[in-house]
Amino acid sequence: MSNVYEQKVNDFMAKVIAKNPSETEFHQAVHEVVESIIPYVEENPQYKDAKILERVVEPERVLLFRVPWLDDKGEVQVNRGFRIEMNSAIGPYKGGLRFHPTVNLGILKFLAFEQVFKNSLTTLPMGGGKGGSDFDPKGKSDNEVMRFTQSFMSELFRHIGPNTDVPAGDIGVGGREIGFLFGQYKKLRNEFTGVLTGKGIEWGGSLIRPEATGYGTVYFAEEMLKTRGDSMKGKVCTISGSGNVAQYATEKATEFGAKVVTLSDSGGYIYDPEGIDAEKLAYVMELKNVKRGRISEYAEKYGCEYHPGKRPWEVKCDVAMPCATQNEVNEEEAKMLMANGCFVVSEGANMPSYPEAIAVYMEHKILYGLGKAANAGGVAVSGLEMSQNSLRYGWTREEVDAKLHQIMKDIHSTCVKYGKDGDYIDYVKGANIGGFVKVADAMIAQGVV
Ligand code: NDP
Ligand code: 2IT
Repeated sequence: MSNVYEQKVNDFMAKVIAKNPSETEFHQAVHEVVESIIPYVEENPQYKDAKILERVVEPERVLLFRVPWLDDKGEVQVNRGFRIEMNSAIGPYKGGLRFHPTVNLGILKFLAFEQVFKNSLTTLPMGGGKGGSDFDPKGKSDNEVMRFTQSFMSELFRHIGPNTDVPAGDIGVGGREIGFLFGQYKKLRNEFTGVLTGKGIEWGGSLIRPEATGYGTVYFAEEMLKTRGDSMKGKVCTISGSGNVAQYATEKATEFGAKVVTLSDSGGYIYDPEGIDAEKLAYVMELKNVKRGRISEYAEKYGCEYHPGKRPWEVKCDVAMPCATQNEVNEEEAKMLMANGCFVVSEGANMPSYPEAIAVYMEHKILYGLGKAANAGGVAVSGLEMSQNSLRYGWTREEVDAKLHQIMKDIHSTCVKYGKDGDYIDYVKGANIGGFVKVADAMIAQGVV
């Protein structure tokens, strides 16, 4: 990047940091985007004149509310609820809810900001939003989760709707929580609508939505590999996390002939050199989704290694898929991956790589699919769930999967269109500019609002 652009990025970031102090994850997400966008905006002055960059970093609306609830002992507990309505230029606000003790305003603003560009990349009409709570679902009974969730929705219902803002799941919010949220919304509004996605199949959900993010991340890796005449077949993969995204990335990678050798949770990672096959994956799904146990139990059951307190990036692999959380690959770990021959990183999680790690991937010119492109499959199928709800009709598994696959191919093509630099494809630049253009043009068309 030339010095002139670098100065403009620094000046822009100084203002963002001053206005949003201590929101470090938000600064990180904005920095990555403006680094790609500023040179483009300088060449396309209509965006500069309309102050699009200054406008997209400012949420349209931020909601923050008290969530009181009674635990099983009858004691009052108080959590904080949030919804960031970031941008509605191309559709209703759309994005997940995260329930995790680390949740704060800066984390949700980073996620909402990423969501704007990701949703635009899917080609579907969805704006960007994100929400959640600092509620910790670990160790809570089903009844406690239900009471908390009902209290959360007792405020949120005022602000959302199928044509306004459509939440879904994220960390700590899966089928169980979406069910409780939907039930409470329906009761309060007396309306059965597509106000949430990730719903159960019997009550308005879409087939393939649970699988979509993980499958999409693998489809995206396959597209990247194709540009080098290669495929997932025979590749050794390391995956972090063992939740929704990690589980279905494991399933699809295995189906494509790859061998997944690691999974993790916040306690540590398991290394299974034989590969996590369909039977072992079924065990993980039962362990994580039903028993809500720890991944260390996998190592006990299958007699493989468990590394407490560590992440899987020290294991030799061809393809790494971080599928747990933000900032889970640091510079040293990225170097370790490269030294061990890893040449594909496809991110199922949002912003899992630190900027220093991304710099390492770029320096080694590996195939690096950043989250907002590689994990867009989840929200894409959420968009398809909204379409099916509007039609009052449901598509088959094969139909939804084919649409998901095509969307991931199209996102890849968009990245190539905006990110190709000689022989090298800069997916960061490609995804950021590709996601930006549609939103920016819509904002200009709609005036200064
Ligand atoms: P889940 O709650 O199903 O699983 C999360 C997994 O990540 C668990 O294994 C969890 O371990 C681990 N994890 C969470 N926080 C941390 C942490 N701070 N340190 C280490 N491990 C952690 O969530 P999802 O699978 O849905 O989400 C995973 C990632 O994918 C997130 O970044 C999310 O934003 C992103 N994503 C999700 C989409 C979706 O459709 N669900 C769509 C696109 C992106 P533990 O159980 O120990 O906490
Ligand atoms: O980060 C994400 O894209 C999600 N958690 C899914 C959002 C959605 O609305 O399906």
